[in-house]
Amino acid sequence: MKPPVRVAITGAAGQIGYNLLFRIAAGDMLGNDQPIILHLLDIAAAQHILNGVVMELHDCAFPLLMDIVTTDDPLIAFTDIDIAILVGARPRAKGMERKDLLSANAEIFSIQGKALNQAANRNVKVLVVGNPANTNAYITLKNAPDLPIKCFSAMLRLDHNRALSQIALKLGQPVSKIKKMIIWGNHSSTQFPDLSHAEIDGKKILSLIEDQSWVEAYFIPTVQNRGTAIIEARGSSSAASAANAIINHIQDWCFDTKKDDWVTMGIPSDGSYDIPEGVIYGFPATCQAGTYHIVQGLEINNIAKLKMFATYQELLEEKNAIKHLLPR
Ligand code: NAX
Repeated sequence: MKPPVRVAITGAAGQIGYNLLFRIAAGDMLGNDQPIILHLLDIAAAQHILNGVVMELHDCAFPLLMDIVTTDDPLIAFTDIDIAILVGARPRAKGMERKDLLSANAEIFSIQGKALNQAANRNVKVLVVGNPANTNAYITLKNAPDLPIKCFSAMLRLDHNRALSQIALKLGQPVSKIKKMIIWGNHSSTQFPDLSHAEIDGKKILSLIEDQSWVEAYFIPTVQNRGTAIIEARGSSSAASAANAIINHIQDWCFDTKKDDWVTMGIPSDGSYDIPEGVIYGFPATCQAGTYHIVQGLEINNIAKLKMFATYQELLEEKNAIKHLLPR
């Protein structure tokens, strides 16, 4: 039997947690021969709910689930962990301004970054999901200077999956055939879902869409605003699809992306595609041997460049709003 992998999940008592924990424990993320120890973090006020979730996890009698740690202390939650999925975040309360939300989350992710720095395995994979995900991931990595920068990523996979599905529906083709989708930038409505490199059966998808105005008028805004549309329809935000995207993201990171394809990951900018260093930005990425790489050499036209820069600017504004909270 393989040694167990320790997976920490924050915000474990929340609705994404409820859609995620059971799938991880069942082996959907790391395979059905990989034992798992879950480290579940939530705030003190949510421990009662978390206990109920743990009761249900026990009641599933998952053969792969070796142990469960529950706590409201990030240091305990992150001790010796191999994977951290940071879902818990402060939601926007009534009357709260955007900068207040950014500051509240900066505080949470500063504490968690420091705890990861102190207690996690040195090759931990950290995926930040809680919003604003890109900026929260940046705060986390800035507070964990002893961990390699490539330990960190933010989730844009849900946006990527939404884009794949819209194209599959438009072309009446299976989603598995759509390749090379990109969501550039921020996990927000400024993101740029870019179809110009996407392919099906080796053909450019743009060449198969007869009505080109559909891309600007329907595809891009539908993907950008899908989160809001789900809230309007369901009365609460995406949970099952978010949990599924988390599993996809970690799976690709741990076990490699498919040949001749890539995925979108929020990763530290390194100057690629003229996006300056210092933000976590959605890039096309491949993963090999547990490490991600930004896909290089894609041709970018001037209109795309403007859209890529606009979403970068939003990230810069977010960073500027919390920069007084960042370590020097
Ligand atoms: P819920 O409000 O259902 O759950 C959040 C949980 O986090 C709660 O149990 C809460 O007690 C806990 N929490 C709050 N502060 C914490 C802290 N300091 N430490 C540990 N736990 C803490 O929200 P849910 O629907 O599960 O969504 C969680 C986050 O994911 C939100 O920020 C949401 O905006 C974000 N999302 C991000 C997505 C992405 O693609 N990056 C998509 C889905 C989702 O909207």
